[in-house]
Amino acid sequence: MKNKILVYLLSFLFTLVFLSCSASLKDEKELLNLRNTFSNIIPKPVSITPTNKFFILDKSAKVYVEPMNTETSFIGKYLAGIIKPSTGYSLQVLKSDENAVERNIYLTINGKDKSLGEEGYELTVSEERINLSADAPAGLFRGVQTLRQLFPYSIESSDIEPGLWEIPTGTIKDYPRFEWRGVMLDVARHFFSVKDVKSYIDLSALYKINYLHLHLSDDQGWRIQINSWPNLSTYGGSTQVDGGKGDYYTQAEYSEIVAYAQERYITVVPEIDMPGHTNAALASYPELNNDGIAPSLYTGIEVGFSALAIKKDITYKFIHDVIKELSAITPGPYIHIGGDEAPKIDSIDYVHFIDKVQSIVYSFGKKMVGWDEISKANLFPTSVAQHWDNEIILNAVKQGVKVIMSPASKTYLDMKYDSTTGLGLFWAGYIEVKDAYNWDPATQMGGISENNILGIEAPLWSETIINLDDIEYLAFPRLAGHAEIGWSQVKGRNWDEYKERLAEHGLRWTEKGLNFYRSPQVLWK
Ligand code: IFG
Repeated sequence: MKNKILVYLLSFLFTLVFLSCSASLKDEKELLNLRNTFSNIIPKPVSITPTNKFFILDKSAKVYVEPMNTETSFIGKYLAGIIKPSTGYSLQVLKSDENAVERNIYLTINGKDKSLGEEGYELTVSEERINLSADAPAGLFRGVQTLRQLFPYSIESSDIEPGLWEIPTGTIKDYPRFEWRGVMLDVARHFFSVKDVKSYIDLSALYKINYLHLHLSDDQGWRIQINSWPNLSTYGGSTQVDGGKGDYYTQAEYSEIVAYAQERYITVVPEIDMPGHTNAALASYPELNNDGIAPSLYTGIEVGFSALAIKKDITYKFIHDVIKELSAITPGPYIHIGGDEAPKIDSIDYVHFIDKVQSIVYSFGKKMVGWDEISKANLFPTSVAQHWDNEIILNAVKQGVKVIMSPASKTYLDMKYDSTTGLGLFWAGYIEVKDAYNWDPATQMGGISENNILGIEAPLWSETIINLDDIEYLAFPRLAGHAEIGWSQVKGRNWDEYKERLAEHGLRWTEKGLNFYRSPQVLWK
């Protein structure tokens, strides 16, 4: 009998030991996974200090904001909105209560650490609470994107997921390298609805992008209502590449996009391309043409054939009226006037034209942005030159003007990944995910160093794309890499380390149903 009891006792003890080991193994795996999420953030934060425990979010958690105002409550609700679909938790957003006992999330603007700047933040996760603090609301919003990535990737699911919503503990202190981290969407070659533009804004916000450059006019389409020149949009916006039905944004729709972007601390920069890339405007108003004859609408994808009649006074009245109306509905400080590819205009006339346009933009209290070619002109110190393909940009640097780096061979998201990519062009070369990541703006071109650079921007031209799926396929994964180049410290940044983070990150995109390109260069999980 005694032996039997001994056997039972021993087998019970063995079971206990086994269960506790497997539990700790599970914890270990969980912890490994959680530590993974700490080291998988894109863009990579400035400093990360894990403390190897975890915070468990439960449905009674609150989001406390301090101070409670329109911006902080929007950010609190935005965070609660991220959490709800996959957890089913409806977290309340309340004015801070330091005596609260549950495990809560605290979003605070406290101005304690000026080194964070407008967009920096400090995120501290302990077993008891999550503290996210910043100097300004934009920093809080950027920090929420990081907090989002600390949750298991199933947080991105639009359906309720089972699971323990635990995140790793530790501290992150973070702030951006460059002040301009932009995306450009060409809505002229092919038009994209307000809904699609908002989706692209949402996706860009995940990676701390803070500028959206909208290419609103080109040969194939004029996409913004101008009341004093109505034919521009009603006629000039009536078609698009390949002859499909075009469209345009009413000023109310444009303002809706601007407001949506602003809520996400993204500044809209509208572009009216001139003096070239103007067939849509020339087709809409004969008087804008040198010979007074309006060309037909154009639905091909050639460039360089159109030019405004830059010696006619009416042209500057047209530009004045357009910039006036656009400035009135653009709260951001910049108006982009294009300036690219106008071979029909001789250099001296071109310089006079840009000088005049720059003064018109300035007269409406805005700063002019333009592509490489504007560097030939006499630029105001507040103007900005956007590098895409020409060394003439060095003229802008010599004038002490800041540049945005968008080298076509690295940042043009409409370039094919490789020869098998259906969408996109390849005049600037094939750009695989590694090519898009393996460069640095401060060493990209001799004569342009860190202090000349305002930031970087990834343009997506739309000759070959027609819907949000197409945008997602060409923009992801490469946009995440550009966002990291614009935000993260350059020290230690390297492809071999990044591609591991990207592989994990892909789980989030799969959970979101993002139509991203699964590059063979990345061992996707
Ligand atoms: N270059 C043209 C764009 C577009 C692009 C397509 C610039 C500044 C080629 N100009 O890039 O209009 O056609 O990759």
